[in-house]
Amino acid sequence: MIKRFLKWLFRYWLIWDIEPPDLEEEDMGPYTWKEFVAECLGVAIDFDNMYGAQCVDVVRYYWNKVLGLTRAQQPNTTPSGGAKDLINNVRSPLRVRATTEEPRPGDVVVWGAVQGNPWGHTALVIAVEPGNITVMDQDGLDPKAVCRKKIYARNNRIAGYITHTAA
Ligand SMILES: [Ca+2]
Repeated sequence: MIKRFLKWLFRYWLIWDIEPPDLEEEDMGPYTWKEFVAECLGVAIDFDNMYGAQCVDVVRYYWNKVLGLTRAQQPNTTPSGGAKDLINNVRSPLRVRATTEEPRPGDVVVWGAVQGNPWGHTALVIAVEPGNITVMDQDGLDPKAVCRKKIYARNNRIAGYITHTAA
């Protein structure tokens, strides 16, 4: 009983500050935004069953389960195979939100390559603060990766945000 209560409390703590995206969720995917966030945090997500729990798995799982997008409707990662190329392959009903605009919860953020990581990085924005974004992400270079909450500075390494045209 106490264990179940603590588990509920922990789940509530994980999602209490999550802001909803500006989307009509009906007629999209099978999960609501909050259901998705609550299910994924603390879990290793390997949605494509390849290369373990990568950053891209979180984003593709979100696009599929919340926005209802098939794999063919989602941007691919050509030519590098890395997350950095998602931004160059966006098609409707997704669109790119420039870094000069304010990101929104539900946006997917894409970072370019850095030294030691030629593939870039991607994550799902769950809260926006002045100067920072809080995201859900996984580190594909970490073999024990689980989906976690992390704060990143909104600096110039961000290549852009991918949002839904309905948002
Ligand atoms: Ca994977």
